[in-house]
Amino acid sequence: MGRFFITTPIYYVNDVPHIGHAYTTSAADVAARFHRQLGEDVFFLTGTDEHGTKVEQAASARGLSPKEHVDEVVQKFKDVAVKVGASNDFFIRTTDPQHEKFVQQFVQKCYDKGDIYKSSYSGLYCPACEAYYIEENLVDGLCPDHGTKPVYMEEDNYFFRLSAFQDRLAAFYKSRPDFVRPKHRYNEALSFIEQGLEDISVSRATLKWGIGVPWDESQVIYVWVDALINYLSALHYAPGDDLVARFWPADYHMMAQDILKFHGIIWPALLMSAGYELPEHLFIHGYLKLGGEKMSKTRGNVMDPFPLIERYGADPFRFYCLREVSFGQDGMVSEEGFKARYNTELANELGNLVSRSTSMIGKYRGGAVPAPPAGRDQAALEGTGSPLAVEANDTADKARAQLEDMDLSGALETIWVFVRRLNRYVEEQAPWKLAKEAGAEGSAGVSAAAALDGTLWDLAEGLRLLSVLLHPFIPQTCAAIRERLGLEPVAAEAGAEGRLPDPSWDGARWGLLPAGLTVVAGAPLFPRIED
Ligand code: ME8
Repeated sequence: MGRFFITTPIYYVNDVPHIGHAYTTSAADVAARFHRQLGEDVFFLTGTDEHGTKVEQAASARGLSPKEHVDEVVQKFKDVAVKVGASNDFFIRTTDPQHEKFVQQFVQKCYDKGDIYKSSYSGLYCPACEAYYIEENLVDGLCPDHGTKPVYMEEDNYFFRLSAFQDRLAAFYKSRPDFVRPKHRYNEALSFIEQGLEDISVSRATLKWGIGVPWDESQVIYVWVDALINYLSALHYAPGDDLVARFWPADYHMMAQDILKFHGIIWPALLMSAGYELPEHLFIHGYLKLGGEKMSKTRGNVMDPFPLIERYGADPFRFYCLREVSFGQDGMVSEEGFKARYNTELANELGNLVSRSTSMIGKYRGGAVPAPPAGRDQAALEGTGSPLAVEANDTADKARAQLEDMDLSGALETIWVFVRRLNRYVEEQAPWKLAKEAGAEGSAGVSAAAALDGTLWDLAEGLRLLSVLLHPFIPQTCAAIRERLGLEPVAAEAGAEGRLPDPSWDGARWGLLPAGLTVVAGAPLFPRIED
């Protein structure tokens, strides 16, 4: 059995979550669910990054202690995971005592290896990035990412000998051309390494809110070092057997480009120093942009995912983000765009397909899925009967390959072509005409009735197949579709536990639907949004 370990970044709790966080978590959830559908042993990790200057400042601005602040804000991030329907196996907090202990052991290993030494630092620091900057990397004297003015800092720090890892990192990148995906992000990271790496400060003398340096408790460990180690520490104490042996190295760390350097350079170097294997891949998706700018908490131009999810549900939100934005590239999002796509694709295309198919089975066959005419399916699979069988299997194969390749929006497009194909099929076959003709006397009536049986069975089978293929993207909707087809008990009950079962990808084959299921039409899956 294969295994699959995927992570999201652990989000900063200096402020409340926004749509960008919900996006990464949703995308990672799509991958996690798909790999569970393949029958793999999956571990999906998300969580929060709770130490550092930003959090300390946010807490003091509210008149709270850092711990009081993080305990309150963490709930909002836990909520994001629940609300987007994420099936994460664990939620790590960097204030978990087990994490703190593991981080100390990890950095002690690097220190014992001689990769950490004490020196003094002076320079410009952006608290929002939690990173030092050199003058030439600033834009008009401001942080390129946050547009804020860096502050001058001078202190004795412990440094990590990143420079000593330059050749090993470059060799690693050369040996693993798909370590960072998409390719242009790999090139970016490699060229950064090739430009030359400088040692980095990995402790802070003035900050209190952090994990103590084990050999010098007057300093705390730099928040980024503390944070990166979460991917490994979580496996040491999350519930489950032998998680480290089962899941390390991670298959995918998913994130946006803002934190590529930390994951593509510092993290591998730290792992090399402490003697661990390196992750298989980083996947760098793009930024969701609002009004042309990257949304960020520091900039204050954020789109709150909660009202959208509360009004329309998790599935439309997941669907919108993964359909609107080509996965791996930046893309614009807006509430108007969300509503437009919801109405045209979810309400008019998918929702309508489900309701017309199920109601025709109700109207013409008393709600029981008819058996297709004898021998027809075999013929269809050989390409001589219904064209849907061949197209359906091609769709499933292509979507699988794209999902395996982390082309999430590409897979969704492939599947959507088939949604549209099914709608055209309804028009082509015109079951309402067949139903009229079936009422006629003699052989014409008999063959129209058989054609109607075949068409209705095809539509039910098409929906069943879609409920497997679309499951990673819109799991609640897919459970509802299977329920309407009489394949599964009430979806709402499964949803209440927050974890819908992932139907096996073995079902992604045409021809598996048994006849005789009792179908119910039900209310529209996606009531239109009227302004
Ligand atoms: O960087 N579009 O946390 P963070 C798409 N704690 N994704 C976005 C986004 C946007 N506009 N804005 C944020 C941190 N994201 C560190 C991580 S990991 C060891 C430590 C997503 O709260 C995206 O995944 O600033 C981005 O990389 C991440 O949130 C940054 O989250």
